[in-house]
Amino acid sequence: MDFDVVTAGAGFSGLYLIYRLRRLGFSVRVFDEALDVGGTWYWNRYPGARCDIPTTDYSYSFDPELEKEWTWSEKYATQPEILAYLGHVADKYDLRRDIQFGTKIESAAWDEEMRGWRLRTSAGDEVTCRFYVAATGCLSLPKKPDIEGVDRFGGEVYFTGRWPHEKVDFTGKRVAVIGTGSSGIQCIPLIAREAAQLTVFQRTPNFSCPAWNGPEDPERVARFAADRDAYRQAARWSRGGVPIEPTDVIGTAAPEEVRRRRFEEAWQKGELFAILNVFADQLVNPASNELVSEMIREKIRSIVHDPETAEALCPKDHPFGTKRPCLDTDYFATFNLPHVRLVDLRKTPIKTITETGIDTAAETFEFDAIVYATGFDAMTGPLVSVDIKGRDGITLKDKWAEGPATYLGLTTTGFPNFFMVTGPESPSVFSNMVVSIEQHVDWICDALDDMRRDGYDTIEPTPLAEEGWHRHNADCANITLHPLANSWYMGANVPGKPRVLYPYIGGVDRYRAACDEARARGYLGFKLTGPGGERCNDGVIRRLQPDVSLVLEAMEAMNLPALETLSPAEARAFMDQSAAIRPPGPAVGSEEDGLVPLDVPLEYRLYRPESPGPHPLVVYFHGGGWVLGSHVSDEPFCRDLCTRSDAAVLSVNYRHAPEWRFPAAAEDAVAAVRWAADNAVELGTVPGEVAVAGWSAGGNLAAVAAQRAGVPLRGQLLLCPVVDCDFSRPSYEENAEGYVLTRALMEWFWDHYCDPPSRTDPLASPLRAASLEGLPPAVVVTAEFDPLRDEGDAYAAALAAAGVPVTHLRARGHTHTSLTMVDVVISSAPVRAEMASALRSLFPSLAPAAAA
Ligand code: NA7
Repeated sequence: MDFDVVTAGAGFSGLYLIYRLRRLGFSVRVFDEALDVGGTWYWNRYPGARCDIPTTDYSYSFDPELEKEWTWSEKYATQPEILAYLGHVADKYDLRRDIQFGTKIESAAWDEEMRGWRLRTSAGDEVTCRFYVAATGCLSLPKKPDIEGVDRFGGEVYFTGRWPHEKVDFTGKRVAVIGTGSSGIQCIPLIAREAAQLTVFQRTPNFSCPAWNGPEDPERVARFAADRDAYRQAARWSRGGVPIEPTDVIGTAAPEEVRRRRFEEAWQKGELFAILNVFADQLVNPASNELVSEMIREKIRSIVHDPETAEALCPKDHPFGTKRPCLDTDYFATFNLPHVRLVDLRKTPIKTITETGIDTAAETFEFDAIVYATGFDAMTGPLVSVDIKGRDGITLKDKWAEGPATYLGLTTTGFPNFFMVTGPESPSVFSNMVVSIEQHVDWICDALDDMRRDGYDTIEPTPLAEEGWHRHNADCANITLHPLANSWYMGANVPGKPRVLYPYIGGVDRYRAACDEARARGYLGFKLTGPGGERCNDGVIRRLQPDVSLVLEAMEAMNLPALETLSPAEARAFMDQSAAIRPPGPAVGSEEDGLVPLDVPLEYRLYRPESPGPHPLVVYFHGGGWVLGSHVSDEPFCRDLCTRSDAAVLSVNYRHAPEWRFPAAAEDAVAAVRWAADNAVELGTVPGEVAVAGWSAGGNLAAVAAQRAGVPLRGQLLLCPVVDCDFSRPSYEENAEGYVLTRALMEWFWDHYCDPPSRTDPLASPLRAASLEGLPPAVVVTAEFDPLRDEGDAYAAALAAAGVPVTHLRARGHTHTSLTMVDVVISSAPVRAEMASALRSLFPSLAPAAAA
């Protein structure tokens, strides 16, 4: 084989790869179509091109000596300065001797026999290598402008992503710029300085904030100088690759003056990660996002004099941050100049480019030059534009026809020994690229080194690992507002491109932890083969829903006491404190309190939907292990259930253990359901349309009531119910610790509630009932990381076997408690929506609406 490693691309990634591989003693060859190093910074030479991550951060960290000898002249360096930096890096480490410029890799094919790659270059050579690394960047393939007549124009034509090397002079010319992404927003103010007339064709207005460029931020420089190692470490373990303290201010909950202050500070700071960090929830909560969006619009309106132009420049069709936000210098003010005009293509779309200019639906324009700032086929474009054939001749393009599937954004099944630097499903464009590039190059080089040491020469992810990572990406994406936007993050700028969130939104820190963990666990999810044999530690690296992990981590950091170490009184006080600080849940139509008139009366709260009644009635029992809680302790969940199901929810208290041991709670539940069924009309609900519901121990009581109440019920909703006293099922073993409801806590609950001999009584363990035939239709929800999962599954199966109609929802990646954490665990909302819809379909008065 000619080389150990061949790489496409001589930008930040390719250069660092050469540096690292050489030091490890691997032979390497880099090919690049450009005539020198630089990658993105070689091609994007348009006026105003600069990075929009502070340059202190947007630089290599691998060699402190390099940092010492290079000083950036500005907070945001220009393209020529960054290109000079990369040239300096190439010189310092003598990297150019391993690069073949002016040469593109046109095809790559995996050769199974050779256990390596055969590459063909644009120079017509064949090159072979063991490992092929695509270091081609995320935004390197300009998108062909999908506009009629692009080839007709007879004047000067420029593409921001392929700008000429010689100075372009627009003095005295009539210039058109099409596109208002980062490139357009950066070049428009500078072109306006030269051009006689500048017309900007805008399809979608973009959020942009002032960069306040100038000397480097002294605070940042001082922090860096004080402890560069700590600074770099903080960047590596930050959310976006720039050290910044993530806020915990919730936008919708913050007072107006706090909102304003945080926004103004971020605006004045002129940094993307500051303006993306005004509120903790701005990328997941539409209302919080709108607060930031509107404050930016106010700024735009205050800068742009002409109200109509100002309004046209205000983005309204996507939440802030879901399209790449920009940093600018005088962008909005440029539209106050008399020779600059904005054409809103939403009102008057381009009909065609002509020989002399542009025709819109309303006007004919004549130009001397047209600048296309129309963007890129991002992320996957540069990868699939090379004809890469993996095992069995399958091309990457075909494999990814429905969207990219990768393991860790680094590798993909069927393509052994193929690595991507900052590939799709890695943080890449959501991060400071240089930090992500170094991390990927380090991971790849470490892997190659480990393999060589252990006698392996091929590495490939497993289908299970890839599927798991792909799903985790989607889980992360789905809790954000990103899917709402037609962005290039979502592939929406290229006609026909699959619509998924291409980069990983889970954060640089969490991502790094996942990559490190895969390696530390013996290359979890990879198959390694070689003369030394084969090794495969198969598995999925992230199985919890991302927001469930966040909550668990936050709880761990708080060092909370284990409930089972407290007395019931202490545990109750602790639960009350926790309840006081949680979000309240959605507003419902009305709430009334009352008493179920039993010997020991039971308090209730009745939640009614906003819609006109009468509604069906759901009698609900709260969770808390028969020991904790009350009729209002699951309030956010009850409100959510009421709103989503359009049924009235009667949350009834019951007598708690240890003061009242078994069967007090069960008897209360049975009696309460009978009372509610008998009093449906008095409660203002539809007679004959009563169901029971409950969570956890409340699910136990609901199941018991469904068996024993002896009144006609429309259904039973059992959320993570306790249905058996047997602790020997695997879920008790797998989830014994770490997911809030522990095995020890369940033991504590049972001990308080019920003596061991009575626990097998079906009144305590409804799974043990002699027969389940004839019970009302059931909606059973079980959570993957719940000790009670298997007994819930068993109950759903037993009900179905007894002929009871069952909807069984298995909540993937959830815990016993996460499904009830309304407005905290966002990923639980779709499960609750499904649950509520299954429930409402059981009520005849609601079923037609459910079907609609
Ligand atoms: P972007 O951000 O993709 O911007 C491209 C712009 O061009 C955007 O405003 C597009 O409008 C517009 N566009 C694209 N096609 C057309 C057609 N056919 N007609 C009119 N307008 C069009 O690319 P950039 O080069 O600015 O920035 C890329 C990244 O580089 C940037 O985010 C940084 O990470 C660095 P649309 O929004 O699609 O309606």
